[in-house]
Amino acid sequence: MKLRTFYIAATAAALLFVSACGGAKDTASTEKGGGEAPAAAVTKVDPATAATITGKVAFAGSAPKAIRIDMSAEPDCKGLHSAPAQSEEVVVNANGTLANVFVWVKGGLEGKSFEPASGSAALDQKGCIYKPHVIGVRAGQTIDISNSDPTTHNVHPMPKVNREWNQSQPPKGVPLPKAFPRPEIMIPVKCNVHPWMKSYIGVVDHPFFAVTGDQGTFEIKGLPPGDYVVEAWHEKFGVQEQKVTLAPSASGAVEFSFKGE
Ligand SMILES: [Cu+2]
Repeated sequence: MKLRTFYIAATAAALLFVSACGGAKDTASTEKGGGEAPAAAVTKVDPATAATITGKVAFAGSAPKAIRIDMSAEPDCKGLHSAPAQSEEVVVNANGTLANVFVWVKGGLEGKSFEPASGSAALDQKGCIYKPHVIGVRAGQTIDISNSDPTTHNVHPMPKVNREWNQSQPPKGVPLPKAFPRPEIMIPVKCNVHPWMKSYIGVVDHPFFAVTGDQGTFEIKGLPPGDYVVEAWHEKFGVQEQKVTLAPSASGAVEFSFKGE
């Protein structure tokens, strides 16, 4: 008898699931019927003529002194560091470039639509710090948010055009699969437990973006030839734009320079 009850419950749950999915789809198509243009066909970029944007983000002026993060109020976090952790708000590389700059194609792809991302992105909390500090994802792409720490965090993205949420994540908990359906530059993420924890997520409706690392460089591959506006975003120094024209199969160089105080 028990088994039978289980089957009935399972079937009911499955039906509920199917109807919930159907409901969601209906809502989506109703929204589309409200005057929105139909989704554009996926743009195929010919690999024979695909072009690349390369470049670097320079930092002009003297690098600001690294800011130490005071974790003394949270021994569980402090104990995870042998030396004081440093803020990643401004990271000037040894070669005079700037790290954690989000670079993306802001203009030139209007009306085009691209294959969705094939995998998920990742954001970790390690040593009571978000790693990486800046990430880029596709609209709707899953971000697996994990907690590698032996302490509880509370992940709290603060978007303006996507939906805001916050969620506690226990020590070494299962990753939270999250996604932001709408493009948004940038979504700040904080932790409601640890005030110094901050990261930024760039959500883009195409695959042409990059984040600068310890060499301050970026490379955005696979673009159709054309004229583009490239934007570089930094959390403290703001945004800059550059124009670039990409000939078929060519590589166009773009250089940004942010000034310190
Ligand atoms: Cu935290």
